[in-house]
Amino acid sequence: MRSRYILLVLIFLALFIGDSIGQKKQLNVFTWSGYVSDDIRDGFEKEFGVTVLVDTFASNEDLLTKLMAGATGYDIIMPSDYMVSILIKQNLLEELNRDNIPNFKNISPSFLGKYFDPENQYSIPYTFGTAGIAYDSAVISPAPDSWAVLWDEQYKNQFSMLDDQRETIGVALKLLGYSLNSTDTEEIKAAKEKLIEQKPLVKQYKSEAQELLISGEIVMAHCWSGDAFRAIETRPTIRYVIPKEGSSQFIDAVCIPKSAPHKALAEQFIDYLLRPEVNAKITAFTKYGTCVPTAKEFLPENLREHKFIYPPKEVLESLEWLRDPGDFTRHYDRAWEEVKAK
Ligand code: SPD
Repeated sequence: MRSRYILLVLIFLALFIGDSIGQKKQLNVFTWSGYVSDDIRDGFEKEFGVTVLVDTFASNEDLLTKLMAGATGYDIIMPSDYMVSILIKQNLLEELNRDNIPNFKNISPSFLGKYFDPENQYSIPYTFGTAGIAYDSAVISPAPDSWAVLWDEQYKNQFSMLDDQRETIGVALKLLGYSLNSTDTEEIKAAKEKLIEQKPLVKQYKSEAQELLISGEIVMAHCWSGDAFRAIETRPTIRYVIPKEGSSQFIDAVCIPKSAPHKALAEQFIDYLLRPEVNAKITAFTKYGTCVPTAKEFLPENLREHKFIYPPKEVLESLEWLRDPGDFTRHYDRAWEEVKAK
């Protein structure tokens, strides 16, 4: 009994000493690729004397699968809107203590109180954007205005689709005139068949298409606005369009999983992200919108009101938020599995 007690004390001391003098504390971030820049990471590491490790996922469903499978090492995760609702329902998120996040006040009210977390108990907004089509205007002219271009045989093997079940099934649903959030089995079946018909034309299902666009390996991509915007920096002939049938808009959020090993540090990181000068770096790097209005002072002119980030009113009206379809999710899962398996 005595030796067990001594062993426990030794383990406690090893952990305590390790954390306080030996190794630096480590903040583990699980996010989309191209979402946390080196200067944001380095700035936090330097100021707080910690190490920040960034791991990436390609879709909200990948993130969910990892968390449901028991991944416990993450302190910060960045799910999108509808996935925040799912994670709350699954009891996988830690409630945020606002006393530890004084910069919460910097967030514009227009990004708070959304359907997926009405009181922002579990999430703060990181960025916002849309899904659309990026295309090389030097090759494709006139500009496409419909999702139908992604079914055009002449672009066989020259475009990619997002490797994201809700977004990509969403494209087929929109093209067929349905809602992104359909809970009608016939509509999901029709969307699945449309994607199976398209599959021989698709070069790749990929959630980070900008490298392929930049290298010229593809001339068109179903992608997110910021990724298209980033591709333009290196290949200026790239354009981005939201098709006339409408598309998705999103808010990607910052949350702390229930299982986070370093909750206090995670809240310090969230507060750091909400400093205007740091938040501006998020937009400067990702090319998605900032939810902190005072961050705009730190942004170059072209990123303050760019139409890729702030679509005109008529386009905004054609956008839908993805929502949690509850138990109906299994129909989306099955349809996507069948498309990928073909
Ligand atoms: N490369 C970063 C991409 C982030 C995209 N957010 C995804 C929204 C999904 N609905």
